[in-house]
Formats: sequence, structure tokens, C-alpha cells
Amino acid sequence: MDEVLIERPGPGIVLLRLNRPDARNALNQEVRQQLATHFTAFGQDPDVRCIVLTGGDKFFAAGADIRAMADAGAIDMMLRHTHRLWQAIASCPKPVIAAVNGYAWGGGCELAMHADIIVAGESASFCQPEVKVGIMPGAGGTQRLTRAVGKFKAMKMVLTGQPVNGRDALEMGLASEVVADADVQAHAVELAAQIAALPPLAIAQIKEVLIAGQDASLETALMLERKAFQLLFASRDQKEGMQAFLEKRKANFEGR
Ligand code: CO8
Repeated sequence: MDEVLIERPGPGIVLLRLNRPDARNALNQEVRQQLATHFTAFGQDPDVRCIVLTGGDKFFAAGADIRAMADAGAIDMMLRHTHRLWQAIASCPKPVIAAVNGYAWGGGCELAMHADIIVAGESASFCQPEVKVGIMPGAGGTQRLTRAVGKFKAMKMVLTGQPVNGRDALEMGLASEVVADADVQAHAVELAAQIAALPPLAIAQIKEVLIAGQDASLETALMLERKAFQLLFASRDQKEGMQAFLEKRKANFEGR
């Protein structure tokens, strides 16, 4: 059975749906492998402009699969090279929107944090509960979370394993938007449609610079921004976008 389903809710949009409902979408190696394969393929597909990642209406993902880890040793964990699979998601050049309903716990919260935009349902639940099963976050839960919400809120989450709901996640900077539970997926697809209609070269440069700049000095990050900004003036879409504005018509972006 496919553990990650592929849907096409609109032009230029791919929706990836985690599909292990019996295990609350827990992330086993098969799910991670399928995610890595899809993110790599769609990341290179010029017809794909934006990717929506969801677990469905009830739960996003309840973490790494505990059954698949319970008896593992340190070397087993090392030899799984799981970070390579996460890296395939992190390095996807296309914008990724996580549509989060229900549990985004442990590796599920870390998966959501690999996205560029998080749309959360009001009763979504974000949590890093690893400490309760004797481990700690291993796919960005101590690092991406801290960069998103700051040390003190991150520490509280990872040291206590307490969940936060969608509204709290928004307030603390762990979500981009919170909407009614029933509207999460539709809203994420609507945002994806907006992004898919924009010039892909500019979108790709924005994503790359924003992420690379987060961990660079301000001076270096501003230089990266400046260079990418200048580079976009070599694109036809820049000419088209500005000409269309001046001629008061809709731009036709081609990704060149
Ligand atoms: N792993 C494996 N199975 C799971 C998981 C999980 N994380 N979560 C749920 N399931 C399974 C249950 O075992 C159960 O299976 P079964 O029906 O066969 O008994 C089924 O899903 C339904 O679960 P519940 O009955 O518990 O469902 P509830 O709706 O009552 O509760 C919860 C949902 C609250 C999400 C609950 O299932 C839970 O607490 N799950 C575990 C959450 C957790 O601790 N997650 C963190 C795991 S550790 C982690 O994520 C480390 C990430 C490191 C990434 C780097 C990897 C190298």
C-alpha cells in the first residue's frame, strides 16, 4: 500500500497525503523513503510550483514509529541514515505548505517544520514528546523549533513534552495561520494556488535566500538577497511582470 498518496488539487500543485491511519500516520522508514522520493522528484519537476503536505482531517503524524525504534541500538539508528531522507525534504526548492490537523507530534512536528508555511487547524496539536519515551527530538525539534519560537518556548515544549494547540502555535510562531479545522486543507491549497500563479524563478530565489540567510550573518544574508534580487533581472518573467503592471494587464509567467 502506498503510504504517501499523491493528489493534484490544481494546476501546478501537488498534494502529498500521509496514509498510515492505523498508526496515526507514524513515520516509519517506508513513509520517510516515499516522502524523500516524492520531494526529490517534484522538486525537479518544472510543472510543479507548490507542494502541500497533509496527514488528512484527523491527524498529521504522531511521530516517528515507536515500534520500529523500540529495540534498535545506536548503530542500527546510525545505519538507517534517516537524516538523508529528511534532507531530501529540507532541500526541496519548491515551496512546501504543511496543512496540519490533529496531532503533529514528535517527528510529525519536525516534519511540519520542514515546510515553508504551516496552516494549522484550531484543534491541531503540536508537540515534541520524545523525552517521555526516553529520547529527544532527532530531526530538527531542538533546532528548527528554537529558530521558530525562541529558546524559552522551545525549551518548555521539549523539556516537558506538553502539546500546544493551533492558536497557541500561531501566537508563538510555530504556524503561519490558524483556520477552522474543516478549512485547513482547502486553505492550504488556496495558498498553493496563489504561489503557483507567481513567477517560479522569483519564488525559488526567495525560498533559497530566506532559508540560507537565517543561519548566516546579517551582512552575508543581505548580500545573498542582493545578488538573487539582481539575478532576477536576467529573467523574462521580470520583464513580463513589470511590463504587465505598466500595461495594466495580467502577467503571463513562464518560469524563464
Ligand atoms: N509510533 C508507532 N505507533 C503509533 C504511534 C507512533 N508514534 N502513535 C500512534 N501509534 C499507533 C498506536 O500504537 C495504536 O496502534 P494499535 O491500534 O495497533 O494499538 C494506533 O496508532 C492508535 O494510537 P492510540 O490508540 O494511542 O490513538 P489515540 O488517538 O488515543 O492517541 C496519540 C494518539 C496521542 C498521538 C498517541 O498515539 C501517542 O501518544 N502516540 C505517540 C506519540 C509520540 O510519542 N511521538 C513521538 C515518537 S518519538 C519521535 O517522533 C522521534 C523523532 C525523531 C526523528 C528522527 C528519527 C531518526
